[in-house]
Amino acid sequence: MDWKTINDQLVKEFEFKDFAEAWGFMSKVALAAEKMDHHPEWTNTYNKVIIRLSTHSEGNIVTEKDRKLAGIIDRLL
Ligand code: H2B
Repeated sequence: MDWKTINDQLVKEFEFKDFAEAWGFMSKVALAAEKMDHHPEWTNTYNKVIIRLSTHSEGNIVTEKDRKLAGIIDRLL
């Protein structure tokens, strides 16, 4: 699945072998997000991570910052 726009958020679900792999991915995303000062909304359930991106400061809409972070996240895989 690619990023989808749902309710003014870019959304993508990632599936890994197990929790350790999912958490490793989340650690990399966290560092990239912190570097950008642009942070995801996300949930993790064992080996699945759902990421939702929107820009709070613009009233929770999808902006270029979200598209940029989405691209960075895809390249972390
Ligand atoms: N992340 C997201 N997704 N949207 C924002 O508007 C945002 C953020 N703003 N991370 C940043 C932090 C802001 O609060 C700080 C003060 O720069």
